[in-house]
Amino acid sequence: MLDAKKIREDFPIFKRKINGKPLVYLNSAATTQKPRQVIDAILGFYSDYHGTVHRGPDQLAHEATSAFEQSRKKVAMFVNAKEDEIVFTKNTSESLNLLAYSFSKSKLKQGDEVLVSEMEHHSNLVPWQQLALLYGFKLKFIPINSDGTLKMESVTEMISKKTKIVSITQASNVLGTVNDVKKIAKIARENGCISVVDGAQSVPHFKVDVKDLGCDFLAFSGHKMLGPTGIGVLFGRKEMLEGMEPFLYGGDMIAEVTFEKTVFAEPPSKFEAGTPNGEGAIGLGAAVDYLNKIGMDDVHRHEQEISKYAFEQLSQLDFLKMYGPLPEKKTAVFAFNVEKIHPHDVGSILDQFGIAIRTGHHCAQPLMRKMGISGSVRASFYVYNSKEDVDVLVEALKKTKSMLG
Ligand code: 7TS
Repeated sequence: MLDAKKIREDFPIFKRKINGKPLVYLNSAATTQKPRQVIDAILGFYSDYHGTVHRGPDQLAHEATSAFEQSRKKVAMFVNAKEDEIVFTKNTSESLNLLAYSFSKSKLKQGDEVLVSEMEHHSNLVPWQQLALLYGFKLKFIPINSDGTLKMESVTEMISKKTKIVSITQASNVLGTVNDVKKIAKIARENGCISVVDGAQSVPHFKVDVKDLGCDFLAFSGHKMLGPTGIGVLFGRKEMLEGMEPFLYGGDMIAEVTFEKTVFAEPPSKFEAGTPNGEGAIGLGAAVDYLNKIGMDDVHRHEQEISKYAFEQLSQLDFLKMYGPLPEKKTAVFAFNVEKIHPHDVGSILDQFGIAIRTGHHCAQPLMRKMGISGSVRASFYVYNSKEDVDVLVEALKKTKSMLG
């Protein structure tokens, strides 16, 4: 069983006081804190073997390249993919942009349709929407039910011969809703469509196996799973990546260049133009090691337990309006509003108690509009959180209500 108190000892940031109080970090859905093991891996890269990745015959370049590629292997194993199916990007946003641009250039025509859901983060909405304007394909939205779950029957109803891509988040960053993307990928496959899974809020929190899901693509971010910022991942099935147009052009993504034309390299290099983020990949490799050491089943179990407890405790506050499904259908992400108090004001008061949460529209404005609100407070939990953090939050919310409400 996961021991959150012991885990916290690995995270130097928890030594900090915020406004004189111990830090209660409840914003891991935005970005997670980093364990010493990840920080040390990055320090080690710069202090001991820093060199250019893929670009030098020297010993340092060789060591840096080998560590970079070792991290690719770790990430591949983490989601049960092959090494050459893992493309390193900047973050989930870049992974999804890569797909949207590449398919717009080569596959999507006027009259084609792309399906996303109403609960998408802007990263899985704006790229498709903007490229639809340029290329003339149509973007359609699978609706959600009033409890914040996806209307699964609409997936089958809305998919047609015109549909080319179905791109859905596995877990909502606002509601926490976990979607049955395995079923969606199956429906997509049966209808000859490409399936894309936004794994930004799922891969860090429970075991995600691309073979089991049967999806064509999976996008996620290193910084949401204890790794550094600036490194993201796009898994793509090999046959898919091979047939795709590159997104960015430049160094290291080519096999041969003449003044007239370019033959591209094989994937994943084809999608990794420019000097890559060695520090990011190596840090992410260390984060994967760290999560593997805990075990993703234990990570999941721990979060489910906190989630159940948080739901019970927050439900008792009659001045709170909570959004999203019951704990068993979601990750440990809680969006709520405090009656008569603006979310930003709630956030500022909670900060006085040392609590870090997110407020606002959470980069999901269409979802907010659908729910009839302009924003909310959001508390999200991870491996270093405990039930005591829930208690601190509940007490602080009571005080916030009595101070402002
Ligand atoms: N998809 C989902 C479901 C997300 O939650 C996020 C980030 C992204 C994509 C984009 O990830 P990025 O690493 O490219 O930024 N979500 C949040 C959030 O909820 N608060 O801050 C970032």
